[in-house]
Amino acid sequence: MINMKRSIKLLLIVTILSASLKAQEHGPSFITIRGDIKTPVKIYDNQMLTMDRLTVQLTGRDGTARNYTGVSVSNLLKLAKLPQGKELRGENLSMYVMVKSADGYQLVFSLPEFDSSFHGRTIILADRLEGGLLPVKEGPFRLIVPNEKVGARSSFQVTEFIVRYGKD
Ligand SMILES: Nc1nc2c(c(=O)[nH]1)N[C@H]1C(S)=C(S)[C@@H](COP(=O)(O)O)O[C@H]1N2
Ligand SMILES: [Mo]
Repeated sequence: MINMKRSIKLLLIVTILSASLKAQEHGPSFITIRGDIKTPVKIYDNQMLTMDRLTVQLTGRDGTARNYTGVSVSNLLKLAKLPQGKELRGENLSMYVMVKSADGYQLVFSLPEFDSSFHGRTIILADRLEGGLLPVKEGPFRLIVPNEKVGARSSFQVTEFIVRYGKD
């Protein structure tokens, strides 16, 4: 009888523990690059760890500067064979990238905004905050747009980059 009680207690503890662990899990750990492109790709979290890593600072709404680490969006777009550097001319200059997030937030960037030959600052897709995983509310991937006066374009929970040609 005592054993029975004990195992029920144990079961309860295990159930509660695993439920609280689950609550901290992120969604699927990959991002998709798709749209009007020949080479759509899916990039997983572990692949991002093998790419060139950058750390940039973002000042939050609370005024605190935090270090976010990840890979440059331009290196991610390279995997989808998007035009870069000198190829960014002619009709390629009318390309835009819609960044979509799990909560429905969406933003548009023109392709050159991600390109270091056009822009002095580097936009990254971060998978680490101060060396740890991102908080669930922000992760697994957050766009970090450094050197802006507001944080509105540093989108939480990014799931997709959708590339299109702007049309009149
Ligand atoms: N997906 C998503 N990202 C988002 C938002 C949002 O509502 N959804 N809010 C933005 C706004 S308006 C701001 S000011 C910053 C806040 O980031 P912080 O919590 O690091 O200060 O997140 C931005 N990223
Ligand atoms: Mo904001």
